[in-house]
Amino acid sequence: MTRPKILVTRAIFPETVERLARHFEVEFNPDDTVWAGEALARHLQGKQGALTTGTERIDAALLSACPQLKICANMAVGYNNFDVAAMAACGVVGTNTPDVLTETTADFGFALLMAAARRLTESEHFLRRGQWQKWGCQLFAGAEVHGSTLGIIGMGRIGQAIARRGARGFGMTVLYHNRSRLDAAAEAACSARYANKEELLRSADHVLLALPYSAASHHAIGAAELAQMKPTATLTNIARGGIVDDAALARALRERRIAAAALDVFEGEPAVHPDLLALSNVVLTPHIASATITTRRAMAELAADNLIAFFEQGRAITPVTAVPAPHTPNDKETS
Ligand code: 8YV
Repeated sequence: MTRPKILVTRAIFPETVERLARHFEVEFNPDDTVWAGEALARHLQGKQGALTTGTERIDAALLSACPQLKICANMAVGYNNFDVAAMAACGVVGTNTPDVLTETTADFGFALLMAAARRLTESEHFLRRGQWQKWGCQLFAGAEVHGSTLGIIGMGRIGQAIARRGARGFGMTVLYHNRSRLDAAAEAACSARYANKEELLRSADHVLLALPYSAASHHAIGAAELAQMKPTATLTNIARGGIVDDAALARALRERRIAAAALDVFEGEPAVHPDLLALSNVVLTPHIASATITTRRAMAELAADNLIAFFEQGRAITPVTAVPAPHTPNDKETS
């Protein structure tokens, strides 16, 4: 029987590629080149499946150039790199990697929040520059974390995991805002109270973003929202670039309209707004919130599981697109 052909778009774990190679004819990308547009379409020629990451845009133009494609298994919980409507229209299944990264990403969200509040990177850079001459009463004095008010925008799995950390670990009052309110049991489980966006922005000492990117969440935090925050507050973004208006944030940080920020994601990443790079009161990390070896392995394996289940059992495990009629294993998977 002809084995389906798949593309692994980025360099992942060799073990996962070897496992995939026991099921499929695999083309992979050991050089870890980022393929986009025509280059991606060229590598996808003749492939029925792809293990993608957030760096590959799967849109109508790409799909029309790759008519054999049936499934894109994203190694990410977020899937704003998928044009879900175009994929559904072409009958291409998209999958993501929920759950396996929740706690790790929440840990990192908290690390960033604390780094911003306690001025961790700013003070370290000061020390490394040889500027530390003496102890100072207010030297890098930051904002309290324990007992403060945490405002979480986006209360999915990751938002809830952060709420649990804040409430149980740090005795924080936790407010959240979300498209839909959680049920009472879920609110109680993470000791969080629903608030409208304005109330949250006005009352939180630390605002943390954990919502998916979409047209509706584009610039959900811009100049107007930043103006509602306390001047002592911090903002942490572990969600997606584009949710924050980075230029407006840089202005607010420069003018000390908020105290500090921590960003793992950026508009147009890997480019970072030059105004942010010039500021000391913002912690900047290169999209690594899920980056522990254990979690990245689990993400790669779940993406691989999705491909194997789709081609061998006819149904993906964690689809994010409308699920088409069950796929008949190995139908039309000829070269
Ligand atoms: C990924 C992420 O590492 O899962 C997500 O949505 O943002 C990260 O965990 C990144 O998207 C690479 O695919």
